[in-house]
Amino acid sequence: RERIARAADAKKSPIVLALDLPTSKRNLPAFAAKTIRAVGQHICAVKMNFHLILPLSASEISRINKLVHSYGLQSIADIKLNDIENTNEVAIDHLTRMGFDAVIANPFIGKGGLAALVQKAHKAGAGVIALVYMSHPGAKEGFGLEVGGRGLYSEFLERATGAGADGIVVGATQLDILRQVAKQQLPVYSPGIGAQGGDAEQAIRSGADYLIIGRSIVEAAQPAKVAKEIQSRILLSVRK
Ligand code: U5P
Repeated sequence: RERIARAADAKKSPIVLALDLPTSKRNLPAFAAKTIRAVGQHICAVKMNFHLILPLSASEISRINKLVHSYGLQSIADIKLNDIENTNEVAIDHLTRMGFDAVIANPFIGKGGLAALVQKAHKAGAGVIALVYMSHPGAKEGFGLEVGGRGLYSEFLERATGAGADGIVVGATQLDILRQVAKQQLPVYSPGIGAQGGDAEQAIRSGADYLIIGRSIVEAAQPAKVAKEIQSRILLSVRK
């Protein structure tokens, strides 16, 4: 949690780059490295998802993480851990050995499972970011379900806080939820900007601390230009 806050301060950017490369790309490690070099000055972290974690080897991922760190950035593994305790722990072992600084987990596994996962990650020097309300339209069918007179997401928020998680994910497309969770202490990571219809400034104004952005930067003709534009727009709107 502190490491990403320092990186965001140093880079003057709350952007977490979702390094989601299309399957059509040949030589994924080279393209990943090229993208990090291009936008490294405009972001505070890189998030990797199945787009890279499935096709690449552990040593290829480690090399990408070394490059990420050489730019003073943090690295987040987004495979939404959601399994039995033993499996989550093995996943954390592998992911931290590959150099990830944080993992994303799903509080659906329950209080105990989430607490064990956080403990394991913290012991390995890594953080945990918990899903609270996802960005896609169907999120309301899960995270928005009414349970005991309230949305499941508010239970997930309590679980994240209780387990000692380092941050939460709330979609930039869910401005009401962002405003609700903004009152609590955990940093909020917000995906869903651009390609999914969310807006960077609106998300920040509604309570997001970090913006997770993928396709609108990665697939742009000039990724650095787009990242820099978003970074400047946010800096300006925060100053206002
Ligand atoms: N992501 C979401 N929404 C969530 C949680 C995670 O979009 O609620 C992830 C996606 O899997 C993707 C990135 O890796 O964040 C968003 O990419 P994009 O829509 O900016 O391309």
